Amino acid sequence: MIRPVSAKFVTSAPSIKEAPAASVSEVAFLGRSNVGKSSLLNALTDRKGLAKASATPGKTKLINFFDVEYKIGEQRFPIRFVDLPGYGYAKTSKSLKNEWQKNLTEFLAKRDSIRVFVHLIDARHPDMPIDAQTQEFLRSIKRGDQKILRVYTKVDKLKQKDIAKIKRQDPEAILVSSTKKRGLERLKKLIVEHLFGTDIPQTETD
Ligand SMILES: Nc1nc2c(ncn2[C@@H]2O[C@H](COP(=O)(O)OP(=O)(O)OP(=O)(O)O)[C@@H](O)[C@H]2O)c(=O)[nH]1
Ligand SMILES: [Mg+2]
Repeated sequence: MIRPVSAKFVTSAPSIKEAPAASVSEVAFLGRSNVGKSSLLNALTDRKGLAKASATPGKTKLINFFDVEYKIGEQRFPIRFVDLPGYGYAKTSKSLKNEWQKNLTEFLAKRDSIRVFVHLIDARHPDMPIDAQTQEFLRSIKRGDQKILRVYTKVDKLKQKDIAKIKRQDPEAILVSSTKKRGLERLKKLIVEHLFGTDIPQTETD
Protein backbone atom coordinates (compact mmCIF):
# COMPACT_ATOMS: atom_id res chain seq x y z
CA MET A 1 0.00 0.00 0.00
CA ILE A 2 1.36 3.41 -1.00
CA ARG A 3 0.21 5.91 1.61
CA PRO A 4 0.18 9.68 1.16
CA VAL A 5 1.57 11.08 4.42
CA SER A 6 1.39 14.71 3.41
CA ALA A 7 0.05 16.79 0.56
CA LYS A 8 0.09 20.55 0.43
CA PHE A 9 -0.52 23.32 -2.05
CA VAL A 10 2.69 25.14 -3.01
CA THR A 11 1.68 27.88 -5.44
CA SER A 12 -0.09 28.75 -8.70
CA ALA A 13 1.53 30.14 -11.80
CA PRO A 14 0.08 31.36 -15.11
CA SER A 15 3.06 30.13 -17.14
CA ILE A 16 6.48 28.51 -16.90
CA LYS A 17 8.16 31.88 -16.31
CA GLU A 18 6.37 32.30 -12.99
CA ALA A 19 6.65 28.64 -11.97
CA PRO A 20 8.51 27.84 -8.73
CA ALA A 21 12.00 26.36 -8.80
CA ALA A 22 11.76 22.61 -9.02
CA SER A 23 13.04 20.82 -5.94
CA VAL A 24 11.79 17.30 -6.70
CA SER A 25 10.59 15.36 -9.73
CA GLU A 26 7.24 16.45 -11.06
CA VAL A 27 4.18 14.58 -12.32
CA ALA A 28 2.00 16.63 -14.69
CA PHE A 29 -1.74 15.91 -14.94
CA LEU A 30 -3.13 17.01 -18.28
CA GLY A 31 -6.23 16.40 -20.33
CA ARG A 32 -9.45 17.90 -21.63
CA SER A 33 -11.39 20.25 -19.48
CA ASN A 34 -13.67 18.38 -17.03
CA VAL A 35 -11.96 15.00 -17.59
CA GLY A 36 -11.23 14.73 -13.86
CA LYS A 37 -7.64 15.95 -13.37
CA SER A 38 -8.20 17.78 -10.09
CA SER A 39 -10.41 14.98 -8.73
CA LEU A 40 -7.74 12.40 -9.54
CA LEU A 41 -5.07 14.45 -7.83
CA ASN A 42 -7.27 14.61 -4.73
CA ALA A 43 -7.96 10.87 -4.86
CA LEU A 44 -4.25 10.06 -5.20
CA THR A 45 -3.46 12.15 -2.13
CA ASP A 46 -6.54 11.28 -0.03
CA ARG A 47 -7.33 15.01 0.29
CA LYS A 48 -10.81 15.91 -0.87
CA GLY A 49 -10.48 19.64 -1.39
CA LEU A 50 -6.76 19.96 -2.15
CA ALA A 51 -7.18 20.71 -5.86
CA LYS A 52 -10.41 22.50 -6.76
CA ALA A 53 -12.72 20.23 -8.72
CA SER A 54 -16.00 21.34 -10.27
CA ALA A 55 -18.78 20.16 -12.55
CA THR A 56 -18.27 23.38 -14.54
CA PRO A 57 -15.55 22.91 -17.16
CA GLY A 58 -12.63 25.32 -17.06
CA LYS A 59 -12.33 25.28 -13.27
CA THR A 60 -8.54 25.11 -13.12
CA LYS A 61 -7.15 28.23 -14.79
CA LEU A 62 -3.58 28.28 -13.54
CA ILE A 63 -0.77 25.76 -13.20
CA ASN A 64 -1.03 24.52 -9.60
CA PHE A 65 1.81 22.85 -7.72
CA PHE A 66 1.40 20.43 -4.83
CA ASP A 67 4.05 18.79 -2.68
CA VAL A 68 3.16 15.22 -1.91
CA GLU A 69 4.94 12.63 0.17
CA TYR A 70 4.21 8.94 -0.23
CA LYS A 71 5.31 6.29 2.22
CA ILE A 72 5.79 2.59 1.65
CA GLY A 73 6.63 0.89 4.91
CA GLU A 74 9.21 3.27 6.42
CA GLN A 75 10.47 4.57 3.08
CA ARG A 76 9.43 8.08 2.03
CA PHE A 77 8.97 9.32 -1.54
CA PRO A 78 8.66 13.08 -2.11
CA ILE A 79 6.95 14.07 -5.37
CA ARG A 80 5.50 17.25 -6.82
CA PHE A 81 2.12 17.00 -8.54
CA VAL A 82 1.20 19.61 -11.13
CA ASP A 83 -2.48 20.19 -11.87
CA LEU A 84 -2.90 21.85 -15.25
CA PRO A 85 -5.78 23.79 -16.80
CA GLY A 86 -7.86 21.64 -19.13
CA TYR A 87 -7.87 22.19 -22.87
CA GLY A 88 -10.66 22.07 -25.41
CA TYR A 89 -13.13 24.06 -23.37
CA ALA A 90 -15.56 25.41 -25.99
CA LYS A 91 -16.81 28.43 -24.05
CA THR A 92 -13.44 30.09 -23.57
CA SER A 93 -12.76 33.07 -25.83
CA LYS A 94 -10.43 32.38 -28.74
CA SER A 95 -7.64 34.66 -27.55
CA LEU A 96 -7.70 33.17 -24.06
CA LYS A 97 -7.69 29.70 -25.61
CA ASN A 98 -4.59 30.50 -27.66
CA GLU A 99 -2.88 32.01 -24.63
CA TRP A 100 -3.61 28.91 -22.53
CA GLN A 101 -2.55 26.60 -25.30
CA LYS A 102 0.74 28.42 -25.64
CA ASN A 103 1.40 28.45 -21.89
CA LEU A 104 0.47 24.81 -21.57
CA THR A 105 2.55 23.47 -24.46
CA GLU A 106 5.50 25.64 -23.43
CA PHE A 107 5.27 24.37 -19.87
CA LEU A 108 5.08 20.72 -20.91
CA ALA A 109 7.92 21.00 -23.40
CA LYS A 110 10.31 23.12 -21.32
CA ARG A 111 9.77 22.19 -17.70
CA ASP A 112 12.76 19.91 -17.20
CA SER A 113 11.63 18.57 -13.84
CA ILE A 114 8.57 16.78 -15.31
CA ARG A 115 9.28 13.05 -15.27
CA VAL A 116 5.78 11.69 -15.79
CA PHE A 117 2.99 12.96 -18.03
CA VAL A 118 -0.35 11.65 -16.82
CA HIS A 119 -2.63 12.12 -19.83
CA LEU A 120 -6.23 11.77 -18.72
CA ILE A 121 -8.79 10.55 -21.24
CA ASP A 122 -12.52 10.32 -20.55
CA ALA A 123 -13.23 6.57 -20.70
CA ARG A 124 -16.67 7.31 -22.19
CA HIS A 125 -15.04 9.08 -25.15
CA PRO A 126 -11.73 7.30 -25.74
CA ASP A 127 -11.35 8.25 -29.42
CA MET A 128 -11.43 12.03 -29.41
CA PRO A 129 -9.12 13.67 -31.98
CA ILE A 130 -7.87 16.19 -29.40
CA ASP A 131 -6.57 13.32 -27.24
CA ALA A 132 -4.86 11.71 -30.22
CA GLN A 133 -3.21 15.08 -30.94
CA THR A 134 -2.12 15.35 -27.32
CA GLN A 135 -0.55 11.89 -27.46
CA GLU A 136 1.29 12.85 -30.63
CA PHE A 137 2.53 16.07 -29.03
CA LEU A 138 3.69 14.30 -25.87
CA ARG A 139 5.55 11.67 -27.88
CA SER A 140 7.25 14.42 -29.89
CA ILE A 141 8.59 16.22 -26.79
CA LYS A 142 9.26 13.22 -24.54
CA ARG A 143 12.84 12.76 -23.33
CA GLY A 144 14.37 9.41 -22.40
CA ASP A 145 13.87 9.91 -18.66
CA GLN A 146 10.20 10.78 -19.06
CA LYS A 147 7.17 8.54 -19.16
CA ILE A 148 3.68 9.00 -20.59
CA LEU A 149 0.82 7.29 -18.76
CA ARG A 150 -2.59 7.09 -20.40
CA VAL A 151 -5.22 7.17 -17.69
CA TYR A 152 -8.87 6.61 -18.58
CA THR A 153 -11.14 8.38 -16.09
CA LYS A 154 -14.68 7.92 -14.77
CA VAL A 155 -14.73 4.16 -15.42
CA ASP A 156 -17.54 3.91 -12.83
CA LYS A 157 -19.76 5.13 -15.66
CA LEU A 158 -18.80 2.30 -18.00
CA LYS A 159 -20.20 -1.13 -18.69
CA GLN A 160 -17.88 -4.14 -18.56
CA LYS A 161 -17.91 -4.51 -22.33
CA ASP A 162 -16.75 -0.91 -22.83
CA ILE A 163 -13.95 -1.43 -20.31
CA ALA A 164 -12.89 -4.56 -22.20
CA LYS A 165 -12.91 -2.59 -25.45
CA ILE A 166 -10.56 0.08 -24.09
CA LYS A 167 -8.19 -2.60 -22.78
CA ARG A 168 -8.20 -4.24 -26.21
CA GLN A 169 -7.52 -0.96 -28.03
CA ASP A 170 -4.88 0.17 -25.53
CA PRO A 171 -3.21 -2.68 -23.62
CA GLU A 172 -1.33 -0.11 -21.49
CA ALA A 173 -4.52 1.68 -20.46
CA ILE A 174 -4.78 2.58 -16.79
CA LEU A 175 -8.45 2.64 -15.84
CA VAL A 176 -9.42 4.75 -12.86
CA SER A 177 -12.38 6.08 -10.96
CA SER A 178 -11.72 8.84 -8.46
CA THR A 179 -15.21 8.58 -7.01
CA LYS A 180 -15.12 4.80 -6.61
CA LYS A 181 -11.38 4.71 -5.80
CA ARG A 182 -10.52 2.28 -8.56
CA GLY A 183 -7.13 1.88 -10.23
CA LEU A 184 -5.44 4.29 -7.83
CA GLU A 185 -2.93 1.87 -6.28
CA ARG A 186 -1.75 0.77 -9.70
CA LEU A 187 -1.30 4.36 -10.86
CA LYS A 188 0.60 5.34 -7.69
CA LYS A 189 2.82 2.29 -8.14
CA LEU A 190 3.66 3.19 -11.76
CA ILE A 191 4.47 6.78 -10.78
CA VAL A 192 6.71 5.84 -7.83
CA GLU A 193 8.45 3.09 -9.80
CA HIS A 194 9.32 5.44 -12.63
CA LEU A 195 10.48 8.28 -10.38
CA PHE A 196 12.48 6.23 -7.91
CA GLY A 197 13.38 3.17 -9.93
CA THR A 198 12.20 0.83 -7.20
CA ASP A 199 10.15 -2.27 -7.77
CA ILE A 200 7.06 -2.09 -5.66
CA PRO A 201 5.09 -5.26 -5.08
CA GLN A 202 1.43 -4.97 -5.97
CA THR A 203 -0.32 -5.45 -2.65
CA GLU A 204 -3.85 -4.91 -3.81
CA THR A 205 -5.74 -5.62 -6.96
CA ASP A 206 -7.80 -2.48 -7.40
N1 LIG B 1 -18.49 9.68 -12.10
C1 LIG B 1 -17.31 10.26 -11.92
N2 LIG B 1 -17.21 11.60 -11.97
C2 LIG B 1 -15.99 12.15 -11.79
C3 LIG B 1 -14.83 11.36 -11.55
N3 LIG B 1 -13.78 12.20 -11.46
C4 LIG B 1 -14.25 13.46 -11.60
N4 LIG B 1 -15.60 13.44 -11.81
C5 LIG B 1 -16.46 14.62 -11.99
O1 LIG B 1 -16.09 15.32 -13.17
C6 LIG B 1 -16.21 16.73 -13.00
C7 LIG B 1 -14.91 17.42 -13.35
O2 LIG B 1 -13.91 17.05 -12.41
P1 LIG B 1 -12.57 17.91 -12.21
O3 LIG B 1 -11.69 17.07 -11.36
O4 LIG B 1 -12.87 19.27 -11.76
O5 LIG B 1 -12.03 17.94 -13.71
P2 LIG B 1 -10.77 18.76 -14.30
O6 LIG B 1 -10.21 17.89 -15.37
O7 LIG B 1 -9.86 19.16 -13.20
O8 LIG B 1 -11.49 20.03 -14.94
P3 LIG B 1 -10.85 21.47 -15.34
O9 LIG B 1 -10.07 21.96 -14.16
O10 LIG B 1 -12.04 22.28 -15.64
O11 LIG B 1 -10.01 21.23 -16.54
C8 LIG B 1 -16.67 16.94 -11.55
O12 LIG B 1 -18.08 17.11 -11.56
C9 LIG B 1 -16.28 15.65 -10.87
O13 LIG B 1 -17.09 15.33 -9.76
C10 LIG B 1 -14.98 9.93 -11.49
O14 LIG B 1 -14.05 9.15 -11.28
N5 LIG B 1 -16.24 9.45 -11.69
MG1 LIG C 1 -9.12 20.99 -12.67
